[in-house]
Parts: sequence; structure tokens; C-alpha cells
Amino acid sequence: MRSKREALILVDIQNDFLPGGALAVAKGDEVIPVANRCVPEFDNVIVTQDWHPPNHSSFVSNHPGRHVGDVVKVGDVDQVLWPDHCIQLSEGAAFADALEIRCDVAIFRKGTDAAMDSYSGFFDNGHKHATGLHDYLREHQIERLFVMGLATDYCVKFTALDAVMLNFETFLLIDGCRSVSQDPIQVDEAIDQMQAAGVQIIHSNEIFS
Ligand code: VGL
Ligand code: ZN
Repeated sequence: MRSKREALILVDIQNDFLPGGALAVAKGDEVIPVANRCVPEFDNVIVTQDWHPPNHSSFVSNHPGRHVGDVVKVGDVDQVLWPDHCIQLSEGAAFADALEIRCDVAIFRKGTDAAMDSYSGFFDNGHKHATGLHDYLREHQIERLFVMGLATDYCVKFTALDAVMLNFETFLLIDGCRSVSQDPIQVDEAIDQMQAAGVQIIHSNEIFS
């Protein structure tokens, strides 16, 4: 077991982000065995859950004439349009069946406001509303975070960037992440951005020593 001052954050390991899901991430299912190996090492395990109402502003179905991947303004924030995904209470929003999380896991839901998307597990994309994750980590005196899940170039990236901005010592478990983009240049850009911000990129093997 690792130190009580550390937490593992599993980002959006939900059916809709797995192969066959509404917003399938290629090989997204491969993060599950990595998560299952890491979970028993931590006293504190946190999961984020993308949890959208059906009228969510990131859904292409709510922007007639637009296509998936288009970028629109929602308020003053740029919003990428996605296939409808992770609708509250749907099977697609449920955690992957094969994910072995204990009943003491802390769940933080995001993207619940129809008018504002939330990639980060900490704040919405406008940085106006907090999910409660930061308060939770402070209450539990957590200082060091290990982040993995789906997807490297969106919710994992923004969660890790907010974590370093909030002064947590932050590690990305790179083998426990898969990306929406299949362009290696874009994936490298996301990883470089995290690294430049102070996120330490490690392999999950490095936590078992
Ligand atoms: C995500 C796009 C839209 C993610 C969530 O979990 O990375 N990406 N909603
Ligand atoms: Zn979403």
C-alpha cells in the first residue's frame, strides 16, 4: 500500500468511451487491466464520471446542421461537438464492467450542466464551477496524484493540468491512458503540454517498487 497522502484518479473509464461505445476511444478497454493492477495499491481511489443531461451543449444532436468535430461557441467558450455520450443513468455512462473499484471509491461527476462542458475532473471548461474534487483532496490531505484513464488528449489532460495548477505533485500513468486522436503528433502534443506544465510522465510499473 502506498502513502495515505497519495490518490489514484481514474478518469472516465465508462462504457461509452470503450470500443463499441458512443464516443469510442481506440483500445480504451486496454486501460482497465492497468487500473485493476493499480487500485489495490492506493488507500484513496477517485473516479471521475462524464455525466451529461440529454440536452448537453457538447452533443452534436443539439446543434442542427453541425457535425461531430465542429467547434462552436457556447457562451464565450469554444466547444467541440461530440456524438451524444455518457447520458445520465444510461448504460453508456456506467463504469466499465471489468473495472474493479471498491465501494469506498469517491465518485466525481462532471458535465452535468447542459450549458457548459467539463473535461477536467476539477472544474468546468470555463473554470467557473468546481466539482468538489479539490475540496475532497484537501480534506483527505492528499498531496500527490496519479492520473490515468480516458482520454489522454481531453479529460485526462485537463484533469492533470488542473492538478498541477492546484499544486499537487502529479504523475500521469502513461500506459493507463488512450487517446481520442489517433494522430501521434497530436497525442505527443497533449503529453508535451502536460509535461511542460509539470506533470511527471511515468509507467504504472514504477509505482510497484
Ligand atoms: C471526454 C470528450 C467529451 C473524455 C469526455 O473523457 O476525454 N472527451 N467528453
Ligand atoms: Zn463528455
